[in-house]
Amino acid sequence: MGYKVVVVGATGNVGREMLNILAERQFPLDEIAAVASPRSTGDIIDFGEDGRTLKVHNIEHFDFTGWDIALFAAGSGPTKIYAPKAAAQGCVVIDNSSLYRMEPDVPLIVPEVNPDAIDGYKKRNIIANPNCSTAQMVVALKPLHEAAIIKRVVVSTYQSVSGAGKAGMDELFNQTRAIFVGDEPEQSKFTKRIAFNVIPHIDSFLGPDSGMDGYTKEEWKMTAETRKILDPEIEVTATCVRVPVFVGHSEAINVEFEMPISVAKAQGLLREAPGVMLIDKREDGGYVTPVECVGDYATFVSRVRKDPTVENGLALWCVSDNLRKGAALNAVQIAELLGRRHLKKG
Ligand code: 11C
Repeated sequence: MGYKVVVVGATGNVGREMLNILAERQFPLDEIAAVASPRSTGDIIDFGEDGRTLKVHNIEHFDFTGWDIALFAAGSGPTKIYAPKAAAQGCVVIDNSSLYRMEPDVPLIVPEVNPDAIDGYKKRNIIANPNCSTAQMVVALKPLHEAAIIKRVVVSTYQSVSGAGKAGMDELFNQTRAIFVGDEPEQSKFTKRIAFNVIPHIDSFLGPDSGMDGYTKEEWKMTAETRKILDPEIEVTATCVRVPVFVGHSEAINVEFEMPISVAKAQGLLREAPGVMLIDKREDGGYVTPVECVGDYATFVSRVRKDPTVENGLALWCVSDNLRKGAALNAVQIAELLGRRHLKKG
């Protein structure tokens, strides 16, 4: 006996990846439903490699009663309305939006990092999936934190346009084409031109009352979510930057530890760590770039080296598919963990 699973936001970037990953990983399904906004109702979408298709249901009329798990990739607006409804109807919500992440009675889970926290899901019947830039970073930091206790993290991100949805991908494509054919590039999704450019701004700016005046919400998420998932004592300062890459977020991370940790020890730990793939040769091309991580499950770590500017410091480069480990894969891994520990079907 398997699970009855609903994917909400099934026609978006992340929702489609959720369906792909459920099929790829042969998640034990008794039934699968694709649900989206009224705009997509009746659309037919692919599910798996064997030609199976799903008809998209209207979220406004969907009854979650009798369904086991709902993977939400619908954005904060619809999630605020329909996630509590699904949870109240007895369906466990695994939500990819930022809406519930910092609620104290909602677990925020990266299965490789804090699987035990999932046991708190029953309070609300909701489990939160972290922001993509946080998810890959905590996977890489976890084995290092266990070995030498992280005090402080300084991270600069290089985030792909798919983090801003299909509209972000379309804008990069259309601007690039316009520039090549001599047209004026049109701009609507991003605040500056993204083609052949980088933009040091993701999500809205925070004000003085936030305690992080001048930072953006994306940067705040990296701080707050890392503390909730990994350790509330860790200090994190982030600069989040949008780059003209379609899929794959990259991060340059400087870590300061309580205790000494050598490069060789860190590399050894990362080589063995769940979810991590260490590709770290000190030669031309001996590191991973975002185009190479697309479609993969791993969080790739490269360029591990000593940071000599602090007492116990390391610097590293971390890359992952933001639609997979940063969103859809992590959500499916949470569903697998929930199944193993609590629902026990499958
Ligand atoms: C981006 N990280 O790349 C964002 C997308 O809180 O889930 C995901 C936003 C979130 O724009």
